[in-house]
Amino acid sequence: MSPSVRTRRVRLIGASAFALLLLSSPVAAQSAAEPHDHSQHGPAQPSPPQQSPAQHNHSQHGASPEGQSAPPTSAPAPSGGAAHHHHTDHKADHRTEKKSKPSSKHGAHPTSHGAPSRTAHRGHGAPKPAAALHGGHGGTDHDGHGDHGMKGFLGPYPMMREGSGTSWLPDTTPHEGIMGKVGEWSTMWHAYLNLIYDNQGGPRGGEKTFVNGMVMGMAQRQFGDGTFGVRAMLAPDPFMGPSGYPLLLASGETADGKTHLIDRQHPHDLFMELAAIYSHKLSPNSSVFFYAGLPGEPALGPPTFMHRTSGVDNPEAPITHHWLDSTHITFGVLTAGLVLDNWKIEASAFRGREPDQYRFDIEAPKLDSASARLTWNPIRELSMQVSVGRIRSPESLNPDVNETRVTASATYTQPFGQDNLWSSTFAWGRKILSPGATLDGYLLETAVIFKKTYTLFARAERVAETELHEDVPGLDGRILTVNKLTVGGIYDFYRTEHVKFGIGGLVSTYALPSELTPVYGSNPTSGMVFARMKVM
Ligand SMILES: [Cu+2]
Repeated sequence: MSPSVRTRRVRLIGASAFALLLLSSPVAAQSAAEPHDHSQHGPAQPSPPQQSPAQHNHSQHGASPEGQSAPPTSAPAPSGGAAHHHHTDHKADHRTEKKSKPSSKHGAHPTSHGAPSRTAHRGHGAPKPAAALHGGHGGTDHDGHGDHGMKGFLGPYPMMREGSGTSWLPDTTPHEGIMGKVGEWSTMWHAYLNLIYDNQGGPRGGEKTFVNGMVMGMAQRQFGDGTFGVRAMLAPDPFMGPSGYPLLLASGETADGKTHLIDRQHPHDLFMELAAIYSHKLSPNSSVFFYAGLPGEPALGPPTFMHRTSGVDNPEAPITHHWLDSTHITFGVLTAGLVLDNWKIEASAFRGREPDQYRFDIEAPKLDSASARLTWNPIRELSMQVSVGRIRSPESLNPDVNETRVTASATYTQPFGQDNLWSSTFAWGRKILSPGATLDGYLLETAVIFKKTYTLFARAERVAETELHEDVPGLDGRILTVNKLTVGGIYDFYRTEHVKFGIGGLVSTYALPSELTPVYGSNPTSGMVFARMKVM
């Protein structure tokens, strides 16, 4: 067996093991999770179909999904406690609540409802007047909403707001995950895997079949006014090999420590995030938080593409990745921040150097770079951020170049009709290389999901580049602006409560300056077809 065949075989075995692990876990998770104890929800059980103000709405307390839809007299359905929550289904409830509740009551929810609690849902069991109970759940405190008590890691707000690292998404983000309870810990996990055939056109193109995706698990518990949580995110990407996959106009990082990856997307590291988070509630709507990750994501850029509703369904990485969210895997991150109602301000110290080409290891941390980010969620549907980072020696191949990165972005996520969702992100990122050029990147992406089954997505990007043509005689050192447009879709042909399978495809076209026509061909077109498994 030649070395390359052996490597390929090892990768295949690794990838299959990863897939098997994913497939077997939902079953394990469901059987391990504790059944949900409805008796702790106070005297109003079982609840009548029409929810009066005096009635306690189980669907808002982390009850299993049947709590919303079950007929009044039915016993709790044997869901095994693995609650799949459909947050968008509750939108109307929230709106009403928000208007009618004074925010000063929010803080009552997690710990102080008085009654000695038992296991799950402590704080909900008090036989208080129903109206008072209810009052503790309005406004910004939607935590515990269909999620077995898991709340925001960083502050007293719905967990749907949290994206990758310490970033925020709109509160209308559908949160898909399998919930569980282990002792005092609330747990959640979710995953997706794409099996992709990729064909990039033109002389710089190529083709490859590979697997990408991620699996993410988290656990959280309360200590009085404190919330402690841990989170792990893993990627199967390293099994595709160190040179990643063909992706025209993508640049950044290296496969061999000697040359840049050009027109290829680097694989993500096996460990994308291993982080611990502590937050302390200061008032019903404010908190301080601390985040430590090895690896982790510093407070810089929008939520990374695989965590934004507008971006996750497109299986290819954005070519603006290294303008916006490439720091999402950083070996060594410490972040401290403050949440004030719908505002968050935070600062990070982190390692500037990008991950090296060894994608299976954990690299040595360092705190030589810094960033700060201000985030504002003015309404439930919208999240906006501005951030700036000083990144020391990000590229191993150009160690003398430092980078200042400035980003601004807005994500808008709007549920509409029944089970439909529309999400869009606009982002701008500026790389100021010193010494070197100042380069802007723009991204506009959108996804529409009908009936949780049909997804249409599009992504338009524009990047000022120097790396793509650094080896082309005569073009070295020039700044050239390139554009890419991708449209695609997914049809999820099979769906159960926690798993869905879909097939999809996408096509990309480019607008390139005339200088690059000889390099890329006059009209390259690229495409991917893929199968996706999602565990949610
Ligand atoms: Cu990445």
